[in-house]
Amino acid sequence: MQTATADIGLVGLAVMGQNLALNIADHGYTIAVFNRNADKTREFVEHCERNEPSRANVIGCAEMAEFVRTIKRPRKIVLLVKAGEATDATIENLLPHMEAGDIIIDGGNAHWHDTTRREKRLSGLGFAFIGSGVSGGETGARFGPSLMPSGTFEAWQSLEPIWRDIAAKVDANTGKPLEGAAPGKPVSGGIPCTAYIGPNGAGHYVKMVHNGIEYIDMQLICEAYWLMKNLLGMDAGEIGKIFEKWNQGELSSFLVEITADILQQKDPDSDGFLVDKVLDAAGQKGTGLWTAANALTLGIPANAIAEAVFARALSALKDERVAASSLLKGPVVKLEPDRAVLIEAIRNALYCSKICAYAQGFQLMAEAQLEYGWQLDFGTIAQIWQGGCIIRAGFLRKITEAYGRNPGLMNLMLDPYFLEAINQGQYQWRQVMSLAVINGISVPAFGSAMAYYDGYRSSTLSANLLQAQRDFFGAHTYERTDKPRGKFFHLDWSSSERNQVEV
Ligand code: 2AM
Repeated sequence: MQTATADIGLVGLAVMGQNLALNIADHGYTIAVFNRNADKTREFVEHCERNEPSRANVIGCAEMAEFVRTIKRPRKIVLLVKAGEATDATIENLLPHMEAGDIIIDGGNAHWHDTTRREKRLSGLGFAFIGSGVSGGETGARFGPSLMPSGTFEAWQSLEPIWRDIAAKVDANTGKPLEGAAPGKPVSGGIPCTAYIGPNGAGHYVKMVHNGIEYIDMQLICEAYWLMKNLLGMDAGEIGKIFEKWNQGELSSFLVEITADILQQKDPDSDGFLVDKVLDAAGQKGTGLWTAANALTLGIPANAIAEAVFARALSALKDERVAASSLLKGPVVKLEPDRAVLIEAIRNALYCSKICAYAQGFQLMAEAQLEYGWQLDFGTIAQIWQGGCIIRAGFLRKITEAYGRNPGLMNLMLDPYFLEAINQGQYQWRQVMSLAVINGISVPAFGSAMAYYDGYRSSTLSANLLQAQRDFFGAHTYERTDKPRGKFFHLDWSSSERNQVEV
């Protein structure tokens, strides 16, 4: 009979599963591992035996019953299998071997609706279920991801020590990620990039919004690059140097850092830069789409986030765009700009658009918590994203500070720090937008963010006419600016008298 020696178990030994298992083992926990295809388990254990300092902490199990028996009770079993049906199938296979109080932790890219459904079902059977967003790709999984767990608080308390140990860490004073972890040598100290997010699907929801923000963050950077290339005729290497400089200031982030690196990469196959040879047709896996779709469902204007998804869709129409490029006319770029001034204006446009995009992401989460019954701590969420994940940036510390100043902040743009930044930068942002429009350069996310900014700061909008139109053809009624809110009127547009009635 197998004795229970493992502190935790993990199912699913694809790249993310292997790396997370090694991260857990590196922190001194004994981990049992299992994969549907047992060859993968054997290969992984062999790899550990040959290469990994923490090899003694990894126990490979070929059978699921043996795997479950190997884990100390209450069992903690992490799933890193394909999202969707594979997760359900794995849970069903595990259940007959588990005992009341055991905890399943889904670290996959689940849709949060699925997590809510699974949590409800499993808690009804006496088990606990945690859905944990895991961000940071394979390197993050191995040396410190950003972890967004949700479920019952008791189950979280049981998992918390391990999750805090394996999460990315940021310096308590600077907020900068602590780096330098190596196999068998995790970093010590620092603030862990994980915290309890809330009940049921809250963690996977927050992970989804993280990914939506990641989409827009990337798109905005691409548009800044595109403007420098097309308005200023700069080559990729020169633009890379600018991003390198920007990475020293308020735009400092993982994405800006890798952009500087990517742009300066020479093409291994020919002269010139690699990026100029990469096909401009973007793919997507769905989490940006989920965020945009949820924003539409909740009626929250996360238009820049949605625009980033559409921008990928437009890019993917490569053949159509090539055909249209010789038919649909646009202006010829004609500029003699002051290069340094325009580059600084583009930096401002990027920063202002980024503030809008994050404001949208946080506004979406603020609505979601009301709709789905969560109490999200936005300062903590921004703190969890400071290390480990793709959107990690100094900027997120400013967001944590903003919610520290005012936990009930209505919109990120209204925090004094961001207000000042956007009020100062908006003029240059507009100059950049005008140049882009006049010269026919497509910068949809910059434009979308600006539409949000100008709409949000307008005490009046054109929706007065819209409401009148709706009343005209559908008797949808309207409120009046000179009457208390909540009083509705209808005008009899079809009659010659055109009488107005209160309804
Ligand atoms: P496999 O190696 O046996 O295919 C990512 O695809 C991970 O999810 C892999 O570990 C894979 O196991 C696992 N996986 C995919 N579909 C699965 C299923 N239906 N049941 C269990 N595990 C599955």
